[in-house]
Amino acid sequence: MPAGWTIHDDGDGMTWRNIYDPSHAHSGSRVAFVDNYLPNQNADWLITPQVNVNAGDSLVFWTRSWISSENLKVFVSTTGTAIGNFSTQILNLQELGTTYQQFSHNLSAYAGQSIYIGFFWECEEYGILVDDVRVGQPLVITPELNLPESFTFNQGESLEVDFTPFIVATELSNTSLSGSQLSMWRWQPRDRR
Ligand SMILES: [Ca+2]
Ligand SMILES: [Ca+2]
Repeated sequence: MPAGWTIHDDGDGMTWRNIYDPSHAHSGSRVAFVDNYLPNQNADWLITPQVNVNAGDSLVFWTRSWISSENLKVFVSTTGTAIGNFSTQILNLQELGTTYQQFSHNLSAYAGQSIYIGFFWECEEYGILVDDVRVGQPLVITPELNLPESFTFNQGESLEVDFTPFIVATELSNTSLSGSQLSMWRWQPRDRR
């Protein structure tokens, strides 16, 4: 695990670990993984470093099962990294499949506090993956438009313009732009203590 992360094994010796597996990572080549060969007999914790929460911050992460489907619960601790410190459940994800899904949770309730986030997995079938865990807030970037001098249309007709071709803002790789939505979200990572 990267520095600052904590794991708790339920005692069978198989627990969360940082594996090299580009084909199963959501980003890059490494991903957090835990597995078990005895279905319904595993309960392991993956705990983030302590994070200072600012107003507007969210937790965002990606997860998928290795095979079949798995469940994942997410808890918050405002005290320490012991299992008993994670008294507040913020997410209860059921029947996660083998396609990565992004989940997020608004952490405003913890603004001004330092917290730990705990991912708790009880084995259903085999294993689960978690990647790209982030706490922070997206920036809203208003793209610049380079519009023509005029649009021509006939009186009495309606005018519909797709502005997409006129967007000249850079850094589009991390943004989503759909339909009439002209604001873009870019993740701004924050320094962790
Ligand atoms: Ca275990
Ligand atoms: Ca990764």
